[in-house]
Amino acid sequence: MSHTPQPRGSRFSRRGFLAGAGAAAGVASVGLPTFASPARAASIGNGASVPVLVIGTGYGGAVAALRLAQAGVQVEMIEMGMSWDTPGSDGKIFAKVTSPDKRAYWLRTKTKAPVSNFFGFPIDATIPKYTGILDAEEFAGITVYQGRGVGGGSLVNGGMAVTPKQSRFSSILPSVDAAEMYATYYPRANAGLGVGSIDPAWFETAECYKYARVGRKHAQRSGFAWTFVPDVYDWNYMKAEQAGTVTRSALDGQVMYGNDHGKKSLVQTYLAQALATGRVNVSTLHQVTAVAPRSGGGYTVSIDQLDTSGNVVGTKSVTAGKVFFAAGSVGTSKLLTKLKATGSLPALNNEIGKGWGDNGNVMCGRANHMWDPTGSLQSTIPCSGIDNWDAGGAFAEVAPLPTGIETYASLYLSITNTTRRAEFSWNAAANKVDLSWQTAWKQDSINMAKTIFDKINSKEGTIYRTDLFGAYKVWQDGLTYHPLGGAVLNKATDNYGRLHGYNGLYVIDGALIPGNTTVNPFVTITALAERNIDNILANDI
Ligand code: FAE
Repeated sequence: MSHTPQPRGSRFSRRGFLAGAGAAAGVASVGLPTFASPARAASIGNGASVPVLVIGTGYGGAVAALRLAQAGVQVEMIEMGMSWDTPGSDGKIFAKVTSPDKRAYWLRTKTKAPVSNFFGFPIDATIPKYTGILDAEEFAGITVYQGRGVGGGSLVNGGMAVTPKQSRFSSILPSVDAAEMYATYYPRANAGLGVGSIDPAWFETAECYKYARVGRKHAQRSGFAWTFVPDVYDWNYMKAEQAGTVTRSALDGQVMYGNDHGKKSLVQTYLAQALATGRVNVSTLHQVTAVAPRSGGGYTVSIDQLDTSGNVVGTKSVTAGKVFFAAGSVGTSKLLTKLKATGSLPALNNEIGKGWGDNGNVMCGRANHMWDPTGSLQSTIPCSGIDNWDAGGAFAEVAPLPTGIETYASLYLSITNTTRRAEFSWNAAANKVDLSWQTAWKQDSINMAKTIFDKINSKEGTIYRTDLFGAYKVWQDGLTYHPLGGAVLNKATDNYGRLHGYNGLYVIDGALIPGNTTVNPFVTITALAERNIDNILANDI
């Protein structure tokens, strides 16, 4: 099959990451390929004994690994996805939004694009089953999009790096000292992630942000607060893409299946620094299936080794002194729910699996007038949002629709103040974890988003697009990109992520946050992880 990136061995080498470390230090090199042909190395061995094992390589896991390693601790990271570091036969590591191939999806035989239709016609295509980068994980009432691979969600996200307003923080994490977060941990997270801002003067003329300027005009004419949104994309690289002097990525339709250039994912930032310590190893295509206390101390961790078709090709049992659950809100919640119910970790408390939310995500499109084109060249990296949180409970990203043709459409992803929370539970008959989310609950979010878009439509004399999410369907109400909760801070854990019931087990990812962050979540996940690991290092290590 063409377009096949080769999976790198199954353990990351330090040499490969050092190329990324250089990129983190000198942002100009972000446009270069991330890795310099890492050597193949052995994955973690069956029977190995390690002081600390981290499950997952997303934001929480990367922060834990870096800070533990800097403190002198040897860290083993276990990642179910691949290392995305080698171009396929088309010369690209990642697929475009408009032409997904097997690299795009985690073990699916058909794509599942969030914008599923165009002019009402379904656009999803058949693809070979492969351990691709974006998981569209389906529960009964909702599809949860997640990144798979070294770097977790940072590989597939839009890089929108938003610090919530401090006045709203107590509604997000009531048990956390907000003053300390805003003085210490949000600044630390923003620095560590390489967050930057668009040049406002360049924005006014850039062809690729015409859609955002149209979004601003419509928002402001209806009296809404419109704001630039910071991002981890290298804005100088973006300028060079627009000028045509570098290889395009955001301007070539790359984002949710990965960016070959420009985006500072965790691979270029936290993980690069972690690997540069020489104390961190990553085993890829390794999936943790169980954690149980071990007589004599520590934990026994069971791991499945996968091939790129998702088959289990080996099982391993290793011993870890301490285990950090950083498998993402869904991954961590599923593991803990199963392990509590099936007897591996029976002393976990009854908060496990609870407090899960979708960050209130809903999408919609508006049909603009013919005299209001949004542009055929659209940067995939959003740079602005409409803030109607206080009055209407919605913060809406002005999103791209990078089809390469003029669509006269404005697309939006709204984050809304929904109070709906679902619960994970163990389904013994089906041998899987269920989630109690109901699609009908999205109506609350739709109502909040409508406080913005009904008004804009009325002011502009425009209508909602009905052809993007089905035939005659206005709202994309079946998904979230922002799963949060399931092992909530100060409930399932203490106020720093220590799981109740067991010493040496921690949660350090989006599972700690109860369902909503009022904005895009990864800066808050990173800042909270920075806060918690400080406390854990001071007291437990
Ligand atoms: P996450 O990054 O999901 O990392 C978990 C890792 O654990 C993954 O690499 C998994 O493959 C791995 N894993 C799971 N289970 C296992 C297991 N059993 N064994 C081994 N490994 C395992 O967790 N957020 C923003 O703030 N701004 C954005 O612009 C934005 N855009 C997004 C766009 C898309 C398409 C998507 C999907 C998400 C977006 N997000 C955005 C959400 C953001 O990426 C997400 O909140 C974080 O990645 C969550 O971080 P965690 O550390 O919790």
